[in-house]
Amino acid sequence: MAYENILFDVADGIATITFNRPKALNALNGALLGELSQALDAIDADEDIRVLVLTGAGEKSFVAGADITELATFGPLQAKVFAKQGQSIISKLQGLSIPVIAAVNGFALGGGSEMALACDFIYASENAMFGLPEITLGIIPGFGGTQRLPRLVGANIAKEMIFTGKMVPAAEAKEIGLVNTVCAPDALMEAVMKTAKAISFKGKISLRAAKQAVNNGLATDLATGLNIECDAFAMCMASEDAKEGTSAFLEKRKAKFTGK
Ligand code: CO8
Repeated sequence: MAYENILFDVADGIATITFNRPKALNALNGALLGELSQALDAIDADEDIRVLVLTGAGEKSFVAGADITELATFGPLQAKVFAKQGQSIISKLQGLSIPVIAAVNGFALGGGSEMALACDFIYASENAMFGLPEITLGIIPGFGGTQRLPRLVGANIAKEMIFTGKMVPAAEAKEIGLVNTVCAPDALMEAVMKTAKAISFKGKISLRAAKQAVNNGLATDLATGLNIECDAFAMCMASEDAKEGTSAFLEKRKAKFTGK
């Protein structure tokens, strides 16, 4: 499929989706969200893709939020439909079985922060700015920000960000646990790709199990989460990858995982 609002590349088992509306700072409109959804389906169906990286075109922005030009035309009903569409696509992103890394290369505002929050972790450039500025538009976050941000940084910090709409620079985002690593702008993609490559060599079955155990465990209580972990652990032990990983250690060689 030809994409107009995103770029979609795959190399060495690593897929990269680049939000590509630089004139609007990569703001999310309906067309872009539709293309993102299709690209996520294509990734889900491709056994050879092991890691997904999300980033923004240009040097200034990851995603500056929902497209306000489009948003301004919505009544309450259309707004609800658009919020549901965005939430379901962002949940699809979060639910991918492979690891997803956000490479935030500038503004990640509103829907842009919400997109990054649904990734497994975030690397940011020094000039990145995070924020949920919806309150300054007389609205609230609608793509999951009121739910995912407090789960990641705690309710008090999330509420301050949501109530003030303030922008949080990359260094502060790292301090509050929103971002894993901060890089110079021209070093960001190299750092992200290094981590993506390291992950891509791990076993597919254990990566999927680890991701599901963390995500499903976070959505429940500790006792249930520990049971989820036990079941996932047992499932991994039944795989050829577990035999290969443990044998490789004992034979003092590098494991070659096949995803079986
Ligand atoms: N939507 C549409 N266009 C945008 C957006 C946006 N979110 N952000 C920037 N642009 C456009 C600007 O209009 C401008 O276009 P033009 O050159 O044609 O005038 C171009 O991008 C460059 O922007 P600026 O000139 O403003 O660049 P600055 O460097 O001066 O400022 C900022 C950069 C600070 C990022 C500024 O552009 C800004 O504040 N943008 C809006 C950020 C924002 O409020 N985002 C939240 C949007 S709401 C949201 O995301 C809700 C998600 C849930 C939706 C639920 C659905 C119902």
